[in-house]
Amino acid sequence: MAQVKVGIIMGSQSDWPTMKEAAEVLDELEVPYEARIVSAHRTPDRLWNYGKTAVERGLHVIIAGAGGAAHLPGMMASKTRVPVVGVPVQTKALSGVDSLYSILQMPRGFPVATMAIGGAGARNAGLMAAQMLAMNDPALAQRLDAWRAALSASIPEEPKDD
Ligand code: RP5
Repeated sequence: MAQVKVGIIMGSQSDWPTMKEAAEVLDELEVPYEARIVSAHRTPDRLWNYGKTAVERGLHVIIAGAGGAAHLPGMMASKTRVPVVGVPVQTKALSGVDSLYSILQMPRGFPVATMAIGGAGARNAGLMAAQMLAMNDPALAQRLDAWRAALSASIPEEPKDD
């Protein structure tokens, strides 16, 4: 079994439909990952343990998604030097702007690489994680190049009516 280097964590089961987009693109690129529910507020001990053991367990990047008072990515970044990619989950009340601001405005010293709100952000988080790993994985780099070329090739030159 290949070493799992990507952790996908989220604050709630309700975040999974969004965070699944990160998982799906990692599947497409054949990058192993683990997915866990880790809530900054509801399961703080789980957050603490996850961050404390992340390096020794061999994680290279953590994708962290949360909504509302989205403290999970920032708290994880404060607990481990494994890079954290943050995904603001879209909320009903404030459309995800609350999530975005909660994740984005980190104090100096503890960065979170913040993606766009919602599914596009989650998918790009998966791609970002893959690109980071590809710096030391030539086979993955080749798969990524092919994936990107296929995406470009799928874009038509001219628009058409529905
Ligand atoms: C956050 O609260 C979670 O990340 C989720 O986006 C939001 C709502 O959680 P649920 O009430 O749906 O479990 O912590």
